[in-house]
Amino acid sequence: PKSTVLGYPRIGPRRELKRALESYWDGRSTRAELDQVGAEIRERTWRGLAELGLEGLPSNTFSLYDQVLDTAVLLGAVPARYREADDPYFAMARGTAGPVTAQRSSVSGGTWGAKPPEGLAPLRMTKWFDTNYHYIVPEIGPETVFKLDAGKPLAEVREARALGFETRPVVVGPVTFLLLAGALDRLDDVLGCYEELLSTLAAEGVEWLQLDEPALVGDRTPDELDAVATAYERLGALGARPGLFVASYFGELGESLPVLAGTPVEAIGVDLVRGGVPGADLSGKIVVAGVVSGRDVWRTSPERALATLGAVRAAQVVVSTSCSLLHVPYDVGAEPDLEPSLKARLAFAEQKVAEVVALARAGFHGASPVDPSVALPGPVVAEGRSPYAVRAAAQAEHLRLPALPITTIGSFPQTGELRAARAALAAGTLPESDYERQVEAEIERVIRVQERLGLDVLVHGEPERNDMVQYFAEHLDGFAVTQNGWVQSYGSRCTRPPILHGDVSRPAPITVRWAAYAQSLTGKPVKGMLTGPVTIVAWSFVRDDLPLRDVVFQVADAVRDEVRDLEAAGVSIIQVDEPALRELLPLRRGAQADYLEWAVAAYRRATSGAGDRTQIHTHLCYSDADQILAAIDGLDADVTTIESARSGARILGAVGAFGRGLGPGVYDIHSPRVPGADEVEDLLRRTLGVLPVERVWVNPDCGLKTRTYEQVEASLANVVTATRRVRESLGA
Ligand code: THG
Ligand code: ZN
Repeated sequence: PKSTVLGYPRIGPRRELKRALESYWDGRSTRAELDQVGAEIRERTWRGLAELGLEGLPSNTFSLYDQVLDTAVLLGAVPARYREADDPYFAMARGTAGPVTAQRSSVSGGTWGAKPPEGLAPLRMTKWFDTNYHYIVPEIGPETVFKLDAGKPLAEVREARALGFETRPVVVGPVTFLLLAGALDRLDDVLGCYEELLSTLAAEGVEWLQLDEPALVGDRTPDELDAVATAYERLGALGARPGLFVASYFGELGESLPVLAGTPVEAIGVDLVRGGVPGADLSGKIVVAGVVSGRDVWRTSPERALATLGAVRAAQVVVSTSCSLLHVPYDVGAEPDLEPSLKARLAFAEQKVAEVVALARAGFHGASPVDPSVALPGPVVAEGRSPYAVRAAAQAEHLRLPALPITTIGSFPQTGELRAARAALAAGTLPESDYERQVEAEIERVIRVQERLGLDVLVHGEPERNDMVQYFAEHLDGFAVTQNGWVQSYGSRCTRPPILHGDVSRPAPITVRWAAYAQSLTGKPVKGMLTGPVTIVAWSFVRDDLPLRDVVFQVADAVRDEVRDLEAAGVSIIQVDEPALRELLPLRRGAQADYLEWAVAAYRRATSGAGDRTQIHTHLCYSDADQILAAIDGLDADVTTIESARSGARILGAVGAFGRGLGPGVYDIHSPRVPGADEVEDLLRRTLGVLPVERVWVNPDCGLKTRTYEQVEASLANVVTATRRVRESLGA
């Protein structure tokens, strides 16, 4: 073929899959009904791609939950404890229900014969490279017996064929799969399954198989490069097999390219948006050239793309996307409210397919690549606050908090009534004043709950926010928000990333009225809650005509305006969250120091307008924070709250050197389970084993918006009980 895409969105243009999944999980529909919705989405996708003129159609890019989990199933890597569940696939993805108060004991390592009465914890979930998509981490141990189950890719090939389409199945490749599972030592075993898959597909008359190997764009050790060579030598040597297309994306192949090029694979996919035209000799290979970005929402410059395509030296060049289109919304046409001038600059999945087709039809020959002019970043000016010790003394004097102050991360449960009110406000059926009264009533409820429970630093609960990024985007100039621009985050969960298309500024205060209202209700300090500049940018689609750091600095200046206004309104604790700090970390180590330097500088710029008496908090999600603890320290926030309980307090081993206030979470909010006071007390005492008491904060792992009030109140009551016990034993 002359044109293809590496993958396509699958949640459905109106999130049909989300609804079908949630209905099935709630027992409101059958598995057959769920599968029917999946079949409709696949059919619509293949027909749509073919109508747009795309030649190489992918299959098996649909998933009911996640393509890495699908690959685990394909290879038979289903841990024994899930096999007896009613639906092993969703049991791995989401766990199984048990009594809410039961202890979730050692299920993660154990192998269960029968369904345990207390339910199963799901497999771990984490971010897919540097995207906002989350995959299920395969669990592979010495006991794992790999055994091919090719049912899903085969069924999709047959289903497409019945509709008149020949397709190229897409599967995660062996090296990436095993690296994600931390089990590269099982390469030999897994390759047996891939060989069998190749034979099976060949027998079915399948001409091409796409093996996704995004891990090859990262830093790879010599052993890992050997694994790449071994894998593709062995698969390539198989007699009857489809053509092998190894797709890389999210960066440049670097040292993996010559290794891969030395194997018998017929086609190599390269990301020409993030990386340059390959220097290696690929004259014997088909190069699948990713010139249309799968990671942004901008139209492709045809001149630049054609020049890039013309510079590729290969046996054949196939025009493609830089990665799967999973990471962009379906259709700009579904956005009637966007400014026409902005809309003209945008391309979502459907428009990007049309671009791929147009480029393939245009023809491209030997033009020299355009050298894009690169703007130089502006100087970093972070005016400093006083050193931590000086600030800490001023804050202790001003805030007069007890030892081990108890707080929460910021959000409280979002009730159905609030969501309905927000929808009615957007639809114009609820007057703004009525909506605001409803938000105020919710704030008052949240304040009273916290006072009654005995928390020390209160929050207003964020009832006015739909999402911690979208809310700010709606109130800042330079952003547009979409109506239907949903992108899958994990399973049935989606976000609508805002579009940062112009210079960012803050026309008016955003959060001040809600923070001030909350503070007026209580004598305890109420934290102001803001999202940090790196996170706002990380979870948006961002203009590509400025260096990322310059864009982040513009957002930092807008946040800084808000920090100053909050302080002026009498808010003495301000939290600026950066849960995505880790996410934008470049995949290549060589680029990480520079990123961390400007990301940290942007954060300090956002917060440095605060006086010494004002306490700056930050919050970071995700258990791998230990990798960037030094950078977190560099943020210079007075207090950092961080996920800990969910990962068994592993982080405590790394926090000893942390020089400021720290709140390692004392319970996991991702589970409906209510933690016992003993359990919280135990975690707290372990924290006190590694940090001086005057710097320890007590808080849950993360925000509470996905929980119910019942769970939240019961959990926080136990947190207060545990903290009081520890305070007493310390004589504090
Ligand atoms: N906001 C944004 N991006 C994020 C998160 C966020 N990325 C990382 C992490 N958090 C992803 N986690 C989630 C968790 C829940 C949901 C989405 C991403 C979620 N979404 C609603 C849904 O799909 O039903 C829709 C929310 C809405 O109406 O806007 O529940 O917190 N930007
Ligand atoms: Zn969090």
